[in-house]
Amino acid sequence: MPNESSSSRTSFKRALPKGNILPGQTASLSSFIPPKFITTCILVLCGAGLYAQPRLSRALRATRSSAIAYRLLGARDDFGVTFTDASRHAGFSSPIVYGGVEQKRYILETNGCGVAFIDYDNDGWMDALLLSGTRLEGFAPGKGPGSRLYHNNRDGTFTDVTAKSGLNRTGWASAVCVGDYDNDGYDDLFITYWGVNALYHNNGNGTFTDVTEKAGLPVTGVRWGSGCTFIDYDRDGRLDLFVANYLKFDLAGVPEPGKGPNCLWKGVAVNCGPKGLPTDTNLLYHNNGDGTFTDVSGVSGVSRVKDRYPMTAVVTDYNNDGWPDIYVACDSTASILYRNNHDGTFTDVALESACAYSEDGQAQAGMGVATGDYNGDGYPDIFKTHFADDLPALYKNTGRGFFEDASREAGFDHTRYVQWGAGIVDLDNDGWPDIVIATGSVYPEVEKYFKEYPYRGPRLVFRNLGNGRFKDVTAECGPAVTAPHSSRGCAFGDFDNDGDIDLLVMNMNEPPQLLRNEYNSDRGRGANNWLTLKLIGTRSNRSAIGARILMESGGHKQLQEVTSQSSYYSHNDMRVHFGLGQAKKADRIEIRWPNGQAEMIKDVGCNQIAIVEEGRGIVRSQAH
Ligand SMILES: [Ca+2]
Ligand SMILES: [Ca+2]
Ligand SMILES: [Ca+2]
Ligand SMILES: [Ca+2]
Repeated sequence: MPNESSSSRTSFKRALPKGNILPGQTASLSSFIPPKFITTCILVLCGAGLYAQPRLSRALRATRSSAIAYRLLGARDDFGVTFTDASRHAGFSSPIVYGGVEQKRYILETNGCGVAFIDYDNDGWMDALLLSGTRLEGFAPGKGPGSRLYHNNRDGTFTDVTAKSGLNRTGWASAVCVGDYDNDGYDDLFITYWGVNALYHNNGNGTFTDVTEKAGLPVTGVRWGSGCTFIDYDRDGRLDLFVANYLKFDLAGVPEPGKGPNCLWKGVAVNCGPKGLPTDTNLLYHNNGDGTFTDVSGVSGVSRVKDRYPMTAVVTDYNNDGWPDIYVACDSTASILYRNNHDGTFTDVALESACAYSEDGQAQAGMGVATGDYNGDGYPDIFKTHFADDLPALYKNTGRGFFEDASREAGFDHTRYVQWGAGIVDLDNDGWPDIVIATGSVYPEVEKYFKEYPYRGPRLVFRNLGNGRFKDVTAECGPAVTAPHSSRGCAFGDFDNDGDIDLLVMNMNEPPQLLRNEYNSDRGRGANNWLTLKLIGTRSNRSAIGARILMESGGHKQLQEVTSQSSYYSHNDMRVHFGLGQAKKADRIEIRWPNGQAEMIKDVGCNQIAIVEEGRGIVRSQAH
């Protein structure tokens, strides 16, 4: 998050190489090559260009017309998506405690935490996990708030199963990531904290065991864990673990609000940071296959990246080489793209890949990250959320290992809301994934002076128009979406298995919101079809984290990857959900499993949740 001093932030120019030959080298090279050869080369290249031009525009026209055709298949022109607040009916009535209500003394109280849709008991229905913070003054022993786990009763209600579950830590939780690290068929949990992070093994009977110490993960210290993700970076079929650290936070060493150069926002005294507070480094743990992990942060090159304030971490194979990479949104500093070098090491290539800074080379307050293929070209794009007075980044993957910030051309603009959790999800099942953003300021003190920067904001919904542009349809989505809250984490998933994506939103010091998408509801099913796939790895990691699914229907392509963390510090429904428009089936589904094996499935009928097992295709369909 920026503060007053960062309004005059240093302009970071992108040090993009213009090509493989430096300007100084061009002259010396040309002096060795006969001018006639160069002229011939230029003529050949020009000829190729003239030939390529009409072919290229024909291809573009074809893509566009297929996009328009796909669009027209969508039948209705109104968005048709509204959300209702299903929280009360679900039983989510307890507030999520996170720091002071009217005033935030320290940055520790402001970042909030994530939520998860996780099917911990494998019954095919998404259960809900809500992380929690605490208060500076603390609570009486045994009275402190902690994470809460809710079991989905399949009728819109949930049962609080926290007491039985063994998820009993209290403290300042940040993020959650989910993955079956021991391949026993049950998804396990990792939760980061200011203090000691926790690895919970899912025992498969509704209980979890804190195995942090047994797994060889640190159980002492006061690092501030932020984003985390399970990732099988060496493709041995066992999930490894990446953990980011936000900054080094020591209550004794942080100035009071207003008492330092980084402690004012628009002239109002606010909590200090992150600028001015010491940075930390990130961690990578290799899974040894026996329930223990080895810290490989140094040898992997992960801890070589310094001077950042890392937040949400997402697995994505951005360059489509079959090896999972990690994108980390960083606050007020350059974001990180850890490219997997296939040999157990990573290199940060965010700068040369053009996804470190804004379009004009500014560091942004990167907090949330969504990945997905918004333009249907089969490459994963990145959407990153930022602070008020800034616009989010929509990094369009060019397919050549580079990104272009398409935020402005897509219709995103500066906003007065601080933006956190985000998803690239198809809300109306038309085959073009939409974008949702959770908002909320970090400074409750400011709205007294500036009404235009409220502490509580709406969830923002942007409809994908299928032509590279988005339209703000927030107001059409109903009062549950526009109701003001100071939100942070947000998980996306189909909790009622009716074929549309619902939302679970963390609100600071208020109950969470379960927003039910009414696109497919009792009042009549939406006009568009859908298909949901649950992937089960056999040789690959069982959660299939890192799998890449390319789906084609009616000539329209869509790509999704299975992730372990996304949005803001949160975990989405691991099943991948595709809108099919008016198409009745998916013509081709190409799955690249995390180990690298490809599998093709043809002609899969619409409106079902299909379970896919690695090497065996669709093994069954879940009734819904
Ligand atoms: Ca369940
Ligand atoms: Ca497990
Ligand atoms: Ca591994
Ligand atoms: Ca739903």
